This record gives sequence, structure tokens and C-alpha cells, in this order.
Amino acid sequence: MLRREILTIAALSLLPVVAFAQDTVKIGLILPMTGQQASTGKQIDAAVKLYQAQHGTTVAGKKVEVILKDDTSVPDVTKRLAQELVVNDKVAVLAGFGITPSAMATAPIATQAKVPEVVMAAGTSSITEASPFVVRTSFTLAQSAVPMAEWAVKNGIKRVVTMVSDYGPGIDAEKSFSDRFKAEGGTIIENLRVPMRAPDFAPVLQKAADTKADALFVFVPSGAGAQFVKQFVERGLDKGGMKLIATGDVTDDDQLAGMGDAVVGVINAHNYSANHDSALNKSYVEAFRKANGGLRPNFMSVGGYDGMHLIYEALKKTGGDASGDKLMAAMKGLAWESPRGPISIDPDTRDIVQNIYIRKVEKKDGELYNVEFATIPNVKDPVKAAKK
Ligand code: VNL
Repeated sequence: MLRREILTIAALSLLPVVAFAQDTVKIGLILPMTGQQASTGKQIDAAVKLYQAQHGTTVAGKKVEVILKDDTSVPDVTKRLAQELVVNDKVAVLAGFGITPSAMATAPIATQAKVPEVVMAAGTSSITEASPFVVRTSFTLAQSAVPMAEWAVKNGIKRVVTMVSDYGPGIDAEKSFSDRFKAEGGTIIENLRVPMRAPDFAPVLQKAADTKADALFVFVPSGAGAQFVKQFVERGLDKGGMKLIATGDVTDDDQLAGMGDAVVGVINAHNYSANHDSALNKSYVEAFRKANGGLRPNFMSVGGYDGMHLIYEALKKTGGDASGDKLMAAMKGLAWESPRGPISIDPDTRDIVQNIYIRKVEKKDGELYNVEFATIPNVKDPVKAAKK
């Protein structure tokens, strides 16, 4: 073959690739699909797939393609994957992020590449401040911990010991709970922490028991709740008179059904329960279970589902223009009904505004659920609100 012919063939074969690239909006979805946070990856991946099955894969004339990568919840891996997705795959959006360190490691890439980073799981307040391209559809820990502290004070709990996972979201939960509890007249006896990776709760649980506090306030990340409850029960703490109160990460729908009767009556605060009473949530839970062998959706799943909704609605607003600046502008202020209730993106902080529910673990039709009994509407991240 002549050199010129080869070149022509090569050039022609490139054409459809170029056209395809322009008509396709790629989302790089980075999740922990294996390792300690695998349940979070599984829930979000399933929710993203459900969203596309229900809403189609074309928006504003563009095909939306999701590229899933497993970061095993190791932040250096998250960062490398984010770089590859931006440089090689030319993704228009980075999404997912099972834990705070992964979201943080990606923020400089989002800034440099001007690619929106949609945080669907991680909950440390400061993540949205790490880049103007970060937007969050999950939650912050202070959103749950502050209402939990207020409920505790109003319900006669006077002396509390806290126990959290020793990293970003745990430190936010500890501080926001303790500050509000003290401001309302309560006493914090001790702030205990456990390692985030492979935690053994036994030694801290012993310390907590020794304080003879009225209540133990706990945050552990999604996926660690069952192990915590097991050790809580093994130490006999469920019968010791010290109440257990928590953020809803502990009584996670993903694991709650297997936690046993020891958690019946546990009061906790959070943004989502599979038992949330709305028509939209009922159909969401049913569709999610049907598509995933009966799996119950948890709060991580709605972070993924709503993250997809945010991207789809932003693309509609820009008429399919997926440039980072335009997408970010379109995302600010969007409001919609989620399976968890009404939510919006705060245009000033790019963080989620949502209802927080006070719930009690109860048995319904033989299964454990977080049953909502009080609603604090439209909660903005209290950490950012306090800085203003
Ligand atoms: C984080 C926060 C992760 C809350 C969680 O589960 C959670 C985080 C994996 O920011 O790392 O329930």
C-alpha cells in the first residue's frame, strides 16, 4: 500500500472516533468496589445503573457513558484513576468517592482540569472547599450530629461519651455533636476515637462503659456498623443502661437487618431511610431491590442516584454543553425531590441541603428499619453555616 493510502485510511478510521467523542459525555465513576468500603461502591454503582435504566442514556442529544473504576478506597489509587480518566478518557465529570481521603485526593485534579467532581458518598465538611469544582450529593456529618445533640438534650440525656472513626468525617461528627451538646448545657465526659482501617472497638467500648455516661454517641462509616454493634453486644453494653445514639451511618440500611434485636430502640439522625414514607421512595426501593437480588438501598445509594440526577439536569440546562464551568454553573441551586425527600444544591457552597430525620430502629414486618419520627427541614451544612 502507498504511504498516502495508509494515511488516508488511518485518518478515516479516526473520524468516527472524533464524532463519537463529541456526542458522548463520559462520567468517570470512581468507587471502592473491593476492600473495606465495598458495600458503598456496590450501592452507588447499583443506583447509578438504576438511574440510567429509568431515565435512559441520552440527555440533551448526548449519550451519557459511565466508566466505572475500582479505587479499593486507597486515595493514591483514586488520584491516579482520576488523572487517567481525565487525560486518556476525556471524561466531562468525575463522580463517586467512597471516603473523604479519596475525594480530597481528587480535588486538585478537578481544579486543574476544570472537571466537576460530584461527591456521592464522602461526608467531611471541608471537601467542598477543596476545589470550586466539587459539588456534593451525599451529606455532611454535622448535618446529622447537630440534630442528634439537640434531640439528646431535649430528651434528658445529660452526660455523653463519644466514639468516632479517627479521620475527617469522624472528627467532624465528634466536634459538631460535642459543641452543640455543650452549648445546650450537656456534659461531654470523653471523646474516644478508633482507627478507620480494621477497627477493634473492644478497648474503647470498655473505656466508654467505665465512664457510666447516660449515652454513647457513635459515628462509624457505612459498612462498619455491624462489627461495632457485635462488639457492643459482646461487652453486654446493650444491657448496661447506657443509651446508644448515633448518626445513621451506624444503623445503615445495608446492614441493619442483620444487626439483631440489640439495636431495637436505638435513636439516630440521618438523611435517608429505606423506610422513608413517600411514593417516590417506595417505587425507588422496589425498583432497586428488583434490580439487585433483593438488596435494600441505603443512604449511599441515594447519593449516587441523586448525583446522576444532578448531572442529567445540568446537561439539560446547558443544552448538552459539558464544559466544566457551564456544568458547575448549571448545578448550583438545582432543587428536586429525592427518594430521601426534598433536596437542593446550595449555590454558595455547592453542598447539599436536605431534611434530617430523627429515627428509631423498629421491627416492621419482621425486619429492622430506621423509622422516622421527626423532621428537621432543609438543613445546610452546620460547619459552613457557623463560619459565615
Ligand atoms: C465517609 C463518611 C464514609 C460517612 C462513609 O462510609 C460514611 C467519609 C463509607 O467521608 O469517608 O458513612
